[in-house]
Amino acid sequence: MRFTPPHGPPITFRARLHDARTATVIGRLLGLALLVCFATGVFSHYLQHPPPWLADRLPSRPSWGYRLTQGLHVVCGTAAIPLLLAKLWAVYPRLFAWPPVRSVRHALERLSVAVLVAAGIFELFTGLLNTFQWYPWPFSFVPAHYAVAWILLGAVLLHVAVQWPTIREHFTRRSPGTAALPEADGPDRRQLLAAVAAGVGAVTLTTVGQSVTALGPLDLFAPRSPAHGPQGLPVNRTADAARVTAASLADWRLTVAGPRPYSLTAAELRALPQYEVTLPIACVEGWSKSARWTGVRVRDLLERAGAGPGAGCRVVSLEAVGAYRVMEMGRRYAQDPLTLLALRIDGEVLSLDHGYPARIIAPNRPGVLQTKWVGRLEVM
Ligand SMILES: Nc1nc2c(c(=O)[nH]1)N[C@H]1C(S)=C(S)[C@@H](COP(=O)(O)O)O[C@H]1N2
Ligand SMILES: [Mo]
Repeated sequence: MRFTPPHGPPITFRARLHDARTATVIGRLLGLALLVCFATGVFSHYLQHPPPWLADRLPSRPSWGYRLTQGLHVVCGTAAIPLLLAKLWAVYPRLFAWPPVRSVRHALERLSVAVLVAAGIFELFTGLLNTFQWYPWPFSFVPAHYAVAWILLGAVLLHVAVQWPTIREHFTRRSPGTAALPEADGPDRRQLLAAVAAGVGAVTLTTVGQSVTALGPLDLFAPRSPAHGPQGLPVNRTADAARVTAASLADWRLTVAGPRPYSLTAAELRALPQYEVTLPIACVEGWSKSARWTGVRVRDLLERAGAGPGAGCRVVSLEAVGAYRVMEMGRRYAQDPLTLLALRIDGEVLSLDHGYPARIIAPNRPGVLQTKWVGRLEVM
């Protein structure tokens, strides 16, 4: 590649490391990682904010479904960081193309690349900081991350369409039109790709333990170890932060609103049939961990309030303010025998930070919807 700026000597990039083949090989991996992030992110968005027609159709199985998609989202997003850096490095000489704008078409093309790069950096950067629960910006993370995801998707699709002839030509080593390639795919490119693979492998292995408990010991860089926290489970929002105190729970009762409303003390709740389920909490901030929960089936509580078999419910926490104070669950979650108002975790009474006296645990749902410090259920 050779560029001749108006002043000074021409810049020549001789290595194959900045050519279209390198950009294609790294770009297709990056594109794949971003597509997985987009699909799993949109999935997560609709689980959290379903339109009315969808709410009762969302499936409560497989129980590990959301843990898988959320794990993929975080793993692919993390792996995309070294891939994006490598891709930018491979194509950066094009920044110096001269003249900077050759035509209207060329200007639009460069503008679309600028949007692509900016949106890509924004998504990976905000997503990474979200796993650290660190929000050093004035906007709110979820809507911004979601909106820019669509911009990024559009920019990726446009980029692939514009670059399609080049991508096709360089997609495989033996593509037509790249006659000299077996030799051109020399040791320098192999070394670069090996270094990129090593970088991706390293960041993945040192963070994947936050989603895959068995790989926890390798967790050097993950913001939290899934085992850290009271009763072997991380805590995102402490009772302190939610201003729920033991004193305020002294005469706690669970209220159930419906055609036949009633309320129960903690002792009455413990006297109802208890069930045990093993379900994960899969947090949107990046960690997942399974636990054994014991408590009363939500569908039994709703039925006792006169709810029919098609009822969903609204859950209200004792927490006074907070984005996750009120949660709704569609029919399939509410009626699933695995969905509990849990009183115990791994055999122990829930600690205050885990939602004492009672919390929701349901299969195939984002952690933000596993409401703690439940005070009220309403039949819907
Ligand atoms: N009332 C209430 N429940 C809540 C939250 C909250 O802020 N308020 N945070 C949720 C989030 S983000 C997650 S991941 C899980 C974490 O559960 P744990 O802190 O018990 O591990 O609880 C959820 N339940
Ligand atoms: Mo969470």
